[in-house]
Amino acid sequence: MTRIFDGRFPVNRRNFLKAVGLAAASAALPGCGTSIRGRSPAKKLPNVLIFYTDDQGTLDVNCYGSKDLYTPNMDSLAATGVRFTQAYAHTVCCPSRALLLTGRHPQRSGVNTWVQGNAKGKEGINMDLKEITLAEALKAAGYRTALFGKWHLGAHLDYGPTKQGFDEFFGLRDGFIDNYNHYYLHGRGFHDLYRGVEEVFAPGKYFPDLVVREAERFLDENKSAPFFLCVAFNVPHYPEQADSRFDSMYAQLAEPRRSYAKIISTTDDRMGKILKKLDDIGLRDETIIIFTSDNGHSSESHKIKVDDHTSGLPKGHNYGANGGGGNTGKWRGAKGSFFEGGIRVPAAISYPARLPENVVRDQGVTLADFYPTVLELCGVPLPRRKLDGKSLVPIIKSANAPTHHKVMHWQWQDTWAVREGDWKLIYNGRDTTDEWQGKPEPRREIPAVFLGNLADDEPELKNYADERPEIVGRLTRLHEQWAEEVQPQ
Ligand SMILES: [Ca+2]
Repeated sequence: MTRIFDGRFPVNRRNFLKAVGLAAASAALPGCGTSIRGRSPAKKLPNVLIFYTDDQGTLDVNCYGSKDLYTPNMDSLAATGVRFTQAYAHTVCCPSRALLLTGRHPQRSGVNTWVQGNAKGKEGINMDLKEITLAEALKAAGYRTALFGKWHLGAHLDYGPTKQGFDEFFGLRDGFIDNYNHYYLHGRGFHDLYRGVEEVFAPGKYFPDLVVREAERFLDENKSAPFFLCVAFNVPHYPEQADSRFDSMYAQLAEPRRSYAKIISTTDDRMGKILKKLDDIGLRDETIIIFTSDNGHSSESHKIKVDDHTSGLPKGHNYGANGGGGNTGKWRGAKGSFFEGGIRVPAAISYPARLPENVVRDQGVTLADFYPTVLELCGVPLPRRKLDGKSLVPIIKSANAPTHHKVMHWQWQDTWAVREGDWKLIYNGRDTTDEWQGKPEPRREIPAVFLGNLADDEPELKNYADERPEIVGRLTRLHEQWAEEVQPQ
């Protein structure tokens, strides 16, 4: 079978010197900024920019093998940085965002089920304010912080991004919106556009462009101070309302891939506008840039089911992901599944001033690892609390460094998964691949105990649970120990 990840980039002299420089700079922490040229003494800290896309699937970037996609800006971050072939997020939005922003398993922050969606609704689950987010850790070190785009860690106004370390927030507090009227569309819907804790209205304005505008303004206003900007795009998540200039580019693709490809390229294009702004103000070399996604591609299809929808859109209006246009290659699953296609995502870190360029790392990493990685590169101390992520600096320095995660754990509600080596046990799971594509069955049930092997030619297709009960037993015990340990204190 053709390997998808066969493209190791050569180690050249420049990359080698950068790797050596990284080691030296790391040893010099916290004064790492002193090695960066052209910054005033007050500007020694590098900036941090995270592009966090929504429902961008496992291989849905050109540089991950999807050659039918046009993603020059995402590819440029891999080409000028370090790309990870085994990067794990989570199965849906909420736990993934907790993982990235706290560096901890979502269970520790109380995020093991859907959080409060409507800020005006009854108080529900909201991420615990005791969490120390990456924004809080950086803000304490003097950073200006902003999150533009999607929050989805609890919409209540007493919680939310501005209560979790972000100086500024603009965007949606729940899971998704129509890009023009800014209404959440499931059920009867509700308006979801906020600046800080103030509801704002911008009818007819294309939301990804509003995010770009906010990001450009923030960069202009904070170019002389260290900043942390998290651009949590609401795309390529449905509704797939793409920029029409990509229509002709993908005319040859069949649906639903065509629709998804267009919104992927729209996402890439808006990312490119922010990167251009960073270049224009001369801060590209002084900015750590991370690009990743929150979960696999969606296979959902949705239509408005009521006559009196609050958005004014008519009953029958189609707003889903058209059954799923993502491409996972040999990997099984999609968003909402613990198969690889649900949780394995594109990920890269680019910081040419200090990190090697155009290299690939195959070690297993998780989104929790970016938290301590960023703090190490910024010379900011880790908060004194249990983190589940570990700095990727050793892995960035060496393709032979061991993974930090010999055992990996995920849980969402009453479903969980454990990976050890090539074995992965999924309990009470499902296969969401194509699940809403007009199939008679609403979802593909799988046995409650599913033991898959990632080294198979068709990974996770065969269930080994009956023939390898000792592995099922060991992984189950590992999960039970973990589940006990990650309970909120
Ligand atoms: Ca998502």
